[in-house]
Amino acid sequence: RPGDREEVELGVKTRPRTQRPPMYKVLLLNDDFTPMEFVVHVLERLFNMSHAQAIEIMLTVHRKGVAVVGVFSHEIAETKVAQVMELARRQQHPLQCTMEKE
Ligand code: NFA
Repeated sequence: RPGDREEVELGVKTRPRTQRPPMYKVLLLNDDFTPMEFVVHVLERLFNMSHAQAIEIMLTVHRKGVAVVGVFSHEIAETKVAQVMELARRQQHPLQCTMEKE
C-alpha cells in the first residue's frame, strides 16, 4: 500500500489535526432573590428554549447552584452574557451569568 514503507521505516504515523475554534460554556448562577419566572423568561428569550426546557434548566440552577445554558463561539458567548446581565440589571435582579472555555 502506498505510504506503508515510509510508516514502517519511520515508525510513526502522523495524526491528521482538524482545527476547530475554542467553544465557551455560558453558565447561569443561582441566587436567593431573582424570581423563577424571570429566569424562565431569560432562558426563553435569549437561549431559544421552549417553556418546558426553560423551567427544567431554571430548576437545575436553583437546585445545583449553576448550569450550562448554552455553548457558543467566544463572541456569541460574550454577547449572551452581556444580554443576560443587562436584562437582570434593568429589572434590578442580582442574577449572574458567566462564561468559561469548554
Ligand atoms: N433561587 C431563585 C428563587 O428561589 C430562583 C433562581 C433560579 C435564581 C435560577 C437564579 C437562577 N427565587
